[in-house]
Amino acid sequence: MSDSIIRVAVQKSGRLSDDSLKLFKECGIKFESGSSKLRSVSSNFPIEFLFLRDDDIPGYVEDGVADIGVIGLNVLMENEKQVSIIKELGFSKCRLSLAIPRNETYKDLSHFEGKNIATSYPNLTNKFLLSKGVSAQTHEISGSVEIAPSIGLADAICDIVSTGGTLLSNGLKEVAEVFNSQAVMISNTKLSSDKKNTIDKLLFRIDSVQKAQNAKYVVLNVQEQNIEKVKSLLPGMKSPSVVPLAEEGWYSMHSVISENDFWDIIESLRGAGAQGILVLPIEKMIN
Ligand code: PRT
Ligand code: ZN
Repeated sequence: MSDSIIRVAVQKSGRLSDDSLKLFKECGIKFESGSSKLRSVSSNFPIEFLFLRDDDIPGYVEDGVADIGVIGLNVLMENEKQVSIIKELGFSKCRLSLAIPRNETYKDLSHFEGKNIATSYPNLTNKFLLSKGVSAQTHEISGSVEIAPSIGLADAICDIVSTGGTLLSNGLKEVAEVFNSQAVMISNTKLSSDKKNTIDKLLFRIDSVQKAQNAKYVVLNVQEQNIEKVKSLLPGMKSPSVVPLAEEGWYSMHSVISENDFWDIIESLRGAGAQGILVLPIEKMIN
């Protein structure tokens, strides 16, 4: 194995898997990922994949069995392994929240004083309550946390929430957010410079993919007298390109706009005389 080949640990099957694999594929990295595969070597980038349970990933990266890994920040912070966070990946977003039976009234965190809280995240929960001056007991369970109050195991829970559907269907309500999570890329803290080089190349590709995800390419037609007005609405990467059309007095303008401002900008563009507006996805964006 060449010194520059890196090993990445990704979740074999679960809520992180699809987006993790998609990210590497969007970076142009080719590899096989069938459900029975435990490892796979890329044919066009110096990287080997290990497919694992998510809970094992931080430990493997800490020990150097894997050089980097993709993991939920919630799992990483709960277990406090010695690894570096090298990239926020923006997917598998969720929050760790305190929830109580729906029919109980809730005023503030003092509600939890002396209460028994079921959770798979005792460290994060205890740290949060301690920082708020609340003293409560956590009861660690590894799954089906949401049924704990209804079977009399606990007064409340602290669990991962995404849409809130699970809490709702178990007669619970979310009352306080403890921790905000997303998928992150982690790395071992003692990497050779050859491996660091490979990781830098990977991070550069990830950056380009992420930038493109937040941007749209806009093409529109505009009459000469409206160019300046339209230009002021289009930030672009540097400034918009303006190309004359075959019809005298008309121009085509090309630019890049942020996904977040998308609808606002499109409305103002129409108001400023832009016509035939085309909006296209961008695959990669390299500054
Ligand atoms: O088998 P393996 O050990 O690898 O996976 P796992 O079962 O331990 O984890 P998995 O695949 O369920 O989740 C992996 C990571 O995805 C978590 O560590 C989080 O970082 C992230 N994530 C994002 C979530 C959710 N959304 C999520 N909704 N993890 C869990 N949930 C569960 C939650 O525990 C609760 O049961 O979904 C339910 C709540 O969802 P809503 O939509 O009803 O609110
Ligand atoms: Zn797990």
